[in-house]
Amino acid sequence: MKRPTQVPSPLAGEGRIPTCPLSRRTLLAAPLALTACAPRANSQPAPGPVAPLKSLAPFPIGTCVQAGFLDDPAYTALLTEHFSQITAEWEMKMEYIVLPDGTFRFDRPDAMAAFARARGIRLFGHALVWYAQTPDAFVRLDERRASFGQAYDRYITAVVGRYRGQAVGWDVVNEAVRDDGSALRDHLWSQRLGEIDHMVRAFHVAHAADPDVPLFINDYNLESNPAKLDQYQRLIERLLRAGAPLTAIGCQTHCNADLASGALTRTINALARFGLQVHVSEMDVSLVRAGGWFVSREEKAAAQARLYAEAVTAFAALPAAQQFAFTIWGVRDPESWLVRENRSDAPLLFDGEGQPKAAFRAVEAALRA
Ligand code: 9MR
Repeated sequence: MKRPTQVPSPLAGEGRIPTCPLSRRTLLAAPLALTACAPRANSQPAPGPVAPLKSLAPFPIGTCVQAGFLDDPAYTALLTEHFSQITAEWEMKMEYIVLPDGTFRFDRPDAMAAFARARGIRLFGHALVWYAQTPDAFVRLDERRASFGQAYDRYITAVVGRYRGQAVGWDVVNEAVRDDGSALRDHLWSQRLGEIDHMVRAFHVAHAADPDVPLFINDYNLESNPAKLDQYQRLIERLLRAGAPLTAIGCQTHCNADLASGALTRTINALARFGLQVHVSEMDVSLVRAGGWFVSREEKAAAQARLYAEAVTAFAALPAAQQFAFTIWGVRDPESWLVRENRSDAPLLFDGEGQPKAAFRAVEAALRA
């Protein structure tokens, strides 16, 4: 399965180099050295009571879940204490729902929806059309264009319709922009139904299936790659001009601890200029993918905490009507997709014991501010 890879951030820090002791190696990486020398957040969480994040935020605080996690009482207790919205991490995608014979299964999506209903948690739908997921049942329909389009519509209608009245939003099109930002991606859906047309169609079909639900486009590396952010904004304009009922914008916010200060704020503000609702939809901050100019892992953890705080602060500054939700892509570190890729990463707010990290305290402080 294709996963996002982070490009080195071209968004260099601005302003003068601070007067802290810098090694030659750090000086060579001067723009990025700002992160290393900025006032330090303590990477160890401060002691004291932990406030439920959802009680501090005027907007929903989300996380992603897998159906299997819901059997773990320690996990569900932590989730329920802090989060007011869930996104299925993968079991509401085609990879789970579409069986080889083209029929659909909803047992796990339904279990997550029932969990959310029982706990008074919002359910966010993710993701209907994704270049990375092209089930064989669809590929086989290649030669018969009419039936391909009908199957596409049937899938979107079935999934959105099933959670009508419960889902508070849907990622209709996920990751449409190429990694280098040069163009839109080319894949089964665009080849069979048209580069823009497959997206416009998906938005219309989703809208027909649940006319009241906010419909999102969603993408990643927008804060680290200005060309990708530009292309994403152009795509949103094209979709709106084409009459697609796109009503909200997702900014995944998978970032690395070396992201320059200010990049998250600029990106969130740029996306808010459309006047639509904004979802920070999948935030995590990788330590191991960050560059080598950090002197220690503690510095990386402090930079991680600052980035979480920056994103929360920028999001909280948006007009209230545009604050859809702020979602972190997982609860405890060991459950993160990044940790499954590299066991030494620690991208989330809670450690494996469910203890709050410095990143949690930074989010807590940013929400209180
Ligand atoms: O975290 C998700 C991982 O568990 C799944 O295996 C993978 C494929 O379904 O998707 C991951 O989530 C991705 C999300 O759906 C879209 N943006 C990037 C996320 C991380 O790869």
